[in-house]
Parts: sequence; structure tokens; C-alpha cells
Amino acid sequence: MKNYYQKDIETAPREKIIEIQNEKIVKQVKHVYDNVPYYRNLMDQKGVKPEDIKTIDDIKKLPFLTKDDLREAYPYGLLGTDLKNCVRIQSTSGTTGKRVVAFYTQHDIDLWEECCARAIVAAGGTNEDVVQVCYGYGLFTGGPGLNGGSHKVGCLTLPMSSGNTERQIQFMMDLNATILCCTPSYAAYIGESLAERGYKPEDNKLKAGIFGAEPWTEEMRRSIEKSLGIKAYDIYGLTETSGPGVSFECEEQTGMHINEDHFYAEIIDPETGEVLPEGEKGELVFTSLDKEGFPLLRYRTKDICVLSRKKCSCGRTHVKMSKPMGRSDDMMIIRGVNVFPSQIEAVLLKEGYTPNYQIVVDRARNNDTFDVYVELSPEQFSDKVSDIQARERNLEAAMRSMLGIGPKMHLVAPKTIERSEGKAVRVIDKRKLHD
Ligand code: DLL
Repeated sequence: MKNYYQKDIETAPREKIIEIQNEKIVKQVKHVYDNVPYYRNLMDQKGVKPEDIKTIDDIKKLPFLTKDDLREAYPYGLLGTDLKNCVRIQSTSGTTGKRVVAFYTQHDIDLWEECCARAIVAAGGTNEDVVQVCYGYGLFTGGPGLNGGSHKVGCLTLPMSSGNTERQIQFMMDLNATILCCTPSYAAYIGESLAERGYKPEDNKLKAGIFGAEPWTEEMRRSIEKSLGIKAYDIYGLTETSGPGVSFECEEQTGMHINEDHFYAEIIDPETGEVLPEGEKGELVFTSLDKEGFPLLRYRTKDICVLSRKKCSCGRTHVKMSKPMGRSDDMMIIRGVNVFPSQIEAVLLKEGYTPNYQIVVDRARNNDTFDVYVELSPEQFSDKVSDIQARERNLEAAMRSMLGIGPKMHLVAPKTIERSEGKAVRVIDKRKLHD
């Protein structure tokens, strides 16, 4: 039996979705033009009027918004309605520069929570489930989003927030949690912590996990699925468009369905801004079609993805996005070579190492240095220096063949890399400090 939270819209024929988008975009552009002077200026500069937008295809005529615009307009410059109509503020998890603050009316909260509810139901959730939410609560959207979605589905919700792993495990076991929601790195850590306490994967009642907010690989998915004895589903979103639930995975696990009745997605060439055809890799751009408080049009996410309209066996008709393959801005260029952290993670997991690693890039005598620290599991750990050195050499060779550049590998003792309760800090790029 297939489960949907809102079957009619989730499985609507393509023409119906386009019809909805056509109707919503016309209203939304008018709403933004009338209410957001910052965006009205951008449209005026480009010579576009609301009347020029008659169908969703006309969206190409609109100007883009970037994170720099959000910084410039901080805090109220992109507000789409009177503050008295807003009921919530959320913010990005970033620690550098000015944070993005997003505003929500009650209508915005409802549609966001519905998107999260769709994700939970797609992962097999019903009102019989106990959903343990260990994304952070507060300004970060992870906790509030999944919490709201879980309520909508009628699940018993455990609002744990992040951290205090001892208590997470106790509640998970005592209260029979069946669905776990957190970052993939924290899920891996919980799996590791359960094993350390002598629990086997079959000892917990978990059946599914809904993991997102940071990049993770297929290899990491399999490792988490094994350690927790669950099926692991990806979920994507960003504060600027609402939070988690902009897209989510179904049982096919081949990409995330974008909730196209609320968010219109485009893929562009990050250099030229040109819209690319389906199947091409580029920067993901989102337009919220019906948000009131923070109605961003053509927002450049910097996430590099591919869209696919291939028919999905789950019956959902909404377009699928690939896992983000990196960001147009987090791609590292080391000694002239483009390197994505996800490539390094894929090699580590393929070679049988833990996903606990840290990449350190620096510059010495005008040359880039590239070091990767990887934690050994207790079984792999050895006192024999020659053993460790031989492993490091093998791993360096595997990295070189994947990346085209060989990092200096450092295999370190178990538990020496700091664990994260939220998003893992994978890259320390010290070169930026010198710029
Ligand atoms: O991370 C919202 C979220 C919470 C998504 C919980 C999923 C689960 P921000 O802090 O604004 O919002 O960060 C958004 O995180 O542009 C991506 O680069 C990255 N990201 C989010 N989900 C995924 C994912 C939340 N599933 C930024 N895979 C986005 C890879 C992801 N990267």
C-alpha cells in the first residue's frame, strides 16, 4: 500500500501542476512587486513588470536573488507582508557574516509543516509512529520543521533537540522511537554510541530515519542503515525557502521530490545564469510560489544539483533533485584541482574507514597543503607505526586516483576528532584567513 500525506497533489498529473504554478506565479509576482521595494527595484532595473509574467515559463525574465541581497536587505528588506501578520522568525545555521532571518505567517508555517508531513509519510510514518526529532530546535529550522510535520501526521513526537546523546539513547530505547530525524553525521554517531553500549541494530524499534541539512553520500547512507537497522531517507531544504521539506525522498531513494506546488525549481549555469535543460548539472534556484512572509523569487541556493522528471515508482509526479553534489561556493580548489568533500567521504567509506574525518587546507610557502584526518575504528587501531603508515599510503593512493590530487592522510586514534551534534565541520580552510 502506497502512502501519501496529500495524495491528490503529490500524484497530480504534470498539466495540473503546471496549471497551479501558472496561477500562483502571477499572483506571487504581483504581491512581491507591490510589497517588497527591494525586489521591485531589481525588477525595475531589469525592465520587467508584473504584467510580463503570464505563465511559469516567464519566470526566466525575473532577476535573481542571492545571499548578498539577503545580507543587504537584512533584516526587514525582503519582508513580504506587514510584520503584524508574521508569527515566527527562523534563521540559518551559518556562523559567518550576518545570518539570514526568514519571516513566516501562520499560512507559511502550515505549508512548511505540510511539506515535512509529506516527507514523514513518504518514509512510512503514520499516527502509530514515535518520531524522535534531534535536529536543533530554536532558530535553526530542522527541529521546528520536522516537529510540525510530525504533529500534522499525528505521530507521537519526541522533541529532543540535538545533543545529550546519553539521553537520546535512553529515550529512544525506553519510548520505542520508530523514526529518527537528525543530521546524517549525528545519526552515524548515535549508531556508533549504541554499538558501544552493546546494542545490536535489531535491539531498537527504529524503522526509518529522515536525515538532511548537510551533504552525505550513498556510502554513508548504507553505513547508517546498517548500524541502526533502518531505511535512511534524505530530506532537503533551506531557511530562505522555509526549511526542511522543500524536497524529500520516497522509498525509491533515487533523489528528492521537490514540492512543486509550493516551490518552483530551476537549474542554472552558475557562471552565466543561463537556465539549463533537465538532466544538466548546475546551481539550483528556487521561487516560493505562495509564501507570504518571506516570498523569495529566483533565489540562488549555490547547491549544485541535477533535476529529473523520470517516472518514479512511488507514484509521485513532482520533479526529483539529486543529492546536492557540493556547493558552487564550498568546492575547494586545491593546487588548481576542484575537490568536493563528498568525494573524500566516498573514498573513505569505500575503503572501510569511519565517516569521522576532517579536511584541513592551508598554504605554506605559496603552496597549498592538503591534509585529511580520519579516525580509525577500535578494530582498525594498531600500536604498530608501520601498520598505520602502510594504511595511510594506500589511502593516499586511493584518494589520488579519485581526486587527481593526493592529500596527506593522517589516521588517528578512535574518538580524537570532535563529534558534532548538528552539522559536522568537515573542512577547515585556513587559507581564507590569510586572504
Ligand atoms: O539545513 C534546513 C534543513 C534542516 C534541511 C533539516 C534538512 C533537514 P540551512 O541551515 O539554511 O537549512 O542550510 C541550507 O544546507 O543550501 C544545503 O547546502 C544544505 N543542505 C540541506 N539539506 C541537505 C541535504 C537547513 N539533504 C543548506 N543534502 C542548503 C545536502 C543539504 N545538503
